[in-house]
Amino acid sequence: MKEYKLFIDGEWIRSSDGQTFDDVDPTTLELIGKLQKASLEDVNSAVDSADHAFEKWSSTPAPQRAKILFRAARMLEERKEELARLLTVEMGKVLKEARGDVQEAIDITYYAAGEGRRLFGETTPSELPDKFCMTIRRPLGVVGLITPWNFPIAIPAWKIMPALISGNTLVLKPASDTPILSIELVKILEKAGLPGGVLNLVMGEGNIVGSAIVHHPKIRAVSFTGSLDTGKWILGEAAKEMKKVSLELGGKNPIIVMDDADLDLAVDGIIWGGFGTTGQRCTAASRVIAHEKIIMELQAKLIKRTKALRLGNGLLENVDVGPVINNSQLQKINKYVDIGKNEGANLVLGGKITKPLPGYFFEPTIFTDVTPDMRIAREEIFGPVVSIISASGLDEAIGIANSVEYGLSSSIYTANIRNAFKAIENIEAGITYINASTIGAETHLPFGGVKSTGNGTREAGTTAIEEFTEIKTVYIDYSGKLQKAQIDV
Ligand code: UN1
Repeated sequence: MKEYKLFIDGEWIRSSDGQTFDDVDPTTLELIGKLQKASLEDVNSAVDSADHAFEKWSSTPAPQRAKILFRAARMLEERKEELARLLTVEMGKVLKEARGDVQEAIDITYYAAGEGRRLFGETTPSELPDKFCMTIRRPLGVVGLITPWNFPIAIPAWKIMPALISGNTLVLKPASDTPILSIELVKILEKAGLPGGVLNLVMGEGNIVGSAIVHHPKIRAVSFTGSLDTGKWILGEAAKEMKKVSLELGGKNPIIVMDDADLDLAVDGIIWGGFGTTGQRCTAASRVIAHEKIIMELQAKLIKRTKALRLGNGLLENVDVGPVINNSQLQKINKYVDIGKNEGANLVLGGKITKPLPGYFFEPTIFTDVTPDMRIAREEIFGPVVSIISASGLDEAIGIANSVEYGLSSSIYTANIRNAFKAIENIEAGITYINASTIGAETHLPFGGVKSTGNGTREAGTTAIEEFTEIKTVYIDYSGKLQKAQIDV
């Protein structure tokens, strides 16, 4: 049995109290490995080692830091196929999506490495003579990163790489369901020359390891992607110590389909956004808001295409939909289907746990006659369940789109440029796609949401550097005399 260790101060070590937990393949339910479960003492050592490494790492010139990231990006590229296969085994998503997950990690690593020669500040004229004004970026210090299981390498990478290039030192806690890809990523960075202590990895329970990260006085900032409930808790706890927090939480992402849309294209987008990754993306298309004139035709096309999706082992190239991550997610999805039926929605496809293999499979599921007040239209299910809602026109459709507490991704299918621009202006979301699905954000653009999806942070792109740096404003007076701003002008 393979054993996976914690990485603290440049060493792969066992947990101080000898505890372990299991990593299970959600497709076959086979045991993949034994994972060391960090104790409080381990988290404290990880934070101390990051704290100790900070001075040297933060004073290493950013273009030198970047060299390590460029090397890591090349190693990720060389190992893409192998890592993607490992990812499918550990997480269940189908191989072509697992390759995308690894590619996203490669992309953000190159992008962040490039920032080593940018990390731009600003200069602007002073209101006084012989005085120079500028801003520079400084790292935050020791940062805690807490990552989810649905993008086992992309999300750790899109936090780690910008945080490292900015000069921070890190304590990473990957999700307990999928830590192996984070371990591989850390090993790659270690091989690429990252000094010991700069990046530490601890695994274990959220309420012990995650909580210790959030509460540790030496941790200056926490970056978290996961559920709304956990995000709210982290924000509340971190506020007590004035820590910087960035949150990337849930979504209930709509696809609006107008009466002038290319319906076949819209169906492609609904299937990809609703059932890709078995619906387990925070950007998943879980609501379709269809114009009443085309709703019947759209539903018929969608049902026909969804019926043809093949469930099974994601390692096989002809499989479209893999399992969900674990039994508690499976039961949660099942519970939501019951809720939908009890609320009076019309279950037209799927709706059941299924067993093509021993793992956690759920049939791709479609509800029609859904109304915006139903729980299945408002709450994040995080599974292969699409709810179809009717709207009489664009204004009503946008109103429905905005009637939930989340605001991450959104989409409209229309051939009318006015409809498209009205959607861009008025949908409350961090991302709007025109004639494309709700998933597939690229790493060089800002990623994040409004309302309960987050606390204003945008990850990836140049905004990733904002997440992991503080701005310092610098005034240099070379007049040789006392000059008073606002007074001597
Ligand atoms: C997530 O589901 O947490 O845009 C992130 C997308 C991916 C990232 C999803 N690039 O769907």
